[in-house]
Amino acid sequence: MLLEQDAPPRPAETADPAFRADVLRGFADTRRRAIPARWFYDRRGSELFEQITRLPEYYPTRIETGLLARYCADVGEIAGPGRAVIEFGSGSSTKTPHLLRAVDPGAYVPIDISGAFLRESAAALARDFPGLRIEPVEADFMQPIPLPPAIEAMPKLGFFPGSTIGNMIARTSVDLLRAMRRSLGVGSLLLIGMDRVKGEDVLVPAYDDAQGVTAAFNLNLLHRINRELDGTIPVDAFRHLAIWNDLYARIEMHLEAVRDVEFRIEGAFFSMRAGETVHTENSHKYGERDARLLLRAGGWTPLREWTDPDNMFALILAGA
Ligand code: AVI
Repeated sequence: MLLEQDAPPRPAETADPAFRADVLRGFADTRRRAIPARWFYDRRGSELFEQITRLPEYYPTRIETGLLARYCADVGEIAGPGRAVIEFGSGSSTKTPHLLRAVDPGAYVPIDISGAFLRESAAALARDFPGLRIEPVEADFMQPIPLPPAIEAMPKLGFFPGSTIGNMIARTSVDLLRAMRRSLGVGSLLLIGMDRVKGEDVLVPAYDDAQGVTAAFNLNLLHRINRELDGTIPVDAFRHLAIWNDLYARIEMHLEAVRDVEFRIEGAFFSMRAGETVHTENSHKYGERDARLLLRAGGWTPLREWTDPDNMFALILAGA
């Protein structure tokens, strides 16, 4: 899942103003330093995320792909032919062929914030599905999305895989589900992937792997700040932390200062003491009933769900 990528390293004066604002605000709030996880996904961050999805410890991609390969035929039976498949945050669209093969879609609408990436993956799918109408939409799916008029007229099947919903706090995920319902309309379906709550012995290694790829992914945020915002952060003074927060049912990723540090970002001065952290990601996990409750709060009625024998990950089909 790629929220933002393909941005070449750019000099500070052309840096994304939203990135600058989030980083400066994030470091300035000394009681609760935090930077939104969407900024992980520059080119290097996206490459590292792709590597994460292939790690032995990172089970979600492997299990979800297996569920899609096995159960998309059931989705196709329930959905019937001719629906427009709308994929939210399509990224590299690697899971999409399973669904497209099974549902006999009227059209495929991948939505992603990265135009370059969207065009590349749409072109690859067009080769594999000749004759399928593909209408990429370059947009931030967190905002209301106007769909092409011809698509508006079709019955729709939303597709939101990868447990991306887990990266949002509850209020934001409910807002997003409601916005999806508004965009897709009454009578539409939504196929969503959600990661289940499970033991820390499985969860923590999934976010703190032996090869250190997730650590590199987390630390790349500091490299990105140095590259794009004229930062002087000594990256070797930070270490990756992955913690299970049971109260919030989520894995949290933080960057912890291992010694006292001082640095500048675009001229602004910051200091951190050894042991202080900046919070970089939440990955919420959902029990069976939590997942259904979240969907209902977002205006969707759960219809069917499929899971693996160990109940690690769930694919849920819901209706509006
Ligand atoms: C994109 N997202 C669903 C991943 C997750 O599992 O929360 C991001 C990730 N962060 C560390 N590893 C994977």
